[in-house]
Amino acid sequence: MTRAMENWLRVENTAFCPGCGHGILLGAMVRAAEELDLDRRHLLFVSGIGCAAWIPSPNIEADTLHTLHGRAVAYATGAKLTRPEATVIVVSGDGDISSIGGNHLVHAARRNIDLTVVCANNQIYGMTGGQTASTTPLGAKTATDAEGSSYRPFDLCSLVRAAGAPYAARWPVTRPRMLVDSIKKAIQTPAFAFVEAISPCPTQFGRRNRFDDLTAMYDYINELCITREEAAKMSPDEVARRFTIGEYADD
Ligand SMILES: Cc1ncc(C[n+]2csc(CCOP(=O)(O)OP(=O)(O)O)c2C)c(N)n1
Ligand SMILES: [Mg+2]
Repeated sequence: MTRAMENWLRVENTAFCPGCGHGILLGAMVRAAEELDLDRRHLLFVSGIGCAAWIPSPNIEADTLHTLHGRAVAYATGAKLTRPEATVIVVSGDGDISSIGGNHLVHAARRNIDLTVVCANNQIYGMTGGQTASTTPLGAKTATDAEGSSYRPFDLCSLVRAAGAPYAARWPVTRPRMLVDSIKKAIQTPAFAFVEAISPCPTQFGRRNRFDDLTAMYDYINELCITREEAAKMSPDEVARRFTIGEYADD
């Protein structure tokens, strides 16, 4: 067990499915907390409902607030207003933060509230059986779209940047070091900061979209995520179907 794990985890095992990326994000969060030596007396993790909402609670050894579906940012805003000196970190799923909770997300970015929001984007409602989310790719099959989703997904980093977030970053969980560094940067940014972790969901997304084994699921995630340099060589249509990874920040 690493020092981060010993210091920051309450549990030895998590309840995530085999191959779920949320556990890797949990590891990145506790490494960031350990490397920043965060003071637990002034630290709060807030989550809503969904598999991703279980990342901080019950796993992280710190104060955690497990709230209503889509409302984590609202609770976090209240906590930050009450205790401005506290570091408040929201951890959410893509459905939680951008479907039911989308309104809270964009307004917190617009108001530039000093929160760190970490989103585990597995492109689906994982916990409730695999329904289409506002992040589900065009054509992807879900429990509610057997023929494939007919809508364009949100680009979450562009969404919060357009709403006013000074810092956003996106990495797949297969690049954990980048993720840790961006989570640290987001926590240290005294403004609204957003980190999107692309997280594979073999159970709900993979099995409906022909990623029959974990290797295929992880290959899909790695192919989906492209650098800005790679994006520059692709057509706008090709880029729109992928995740351009990296940091998006004001100078
Ligand atoms: C008001 C309300 N509506 C719907 C639900 C059902 N619900 C719980 S979690 C969830 C979606 C979770 O998806 P996401 O946030 O992407 O997390 P994941 O499980 O994929 O990590 C839904 C629809 C609920 N608990 N409360
Ligand atoms: Mg999800």
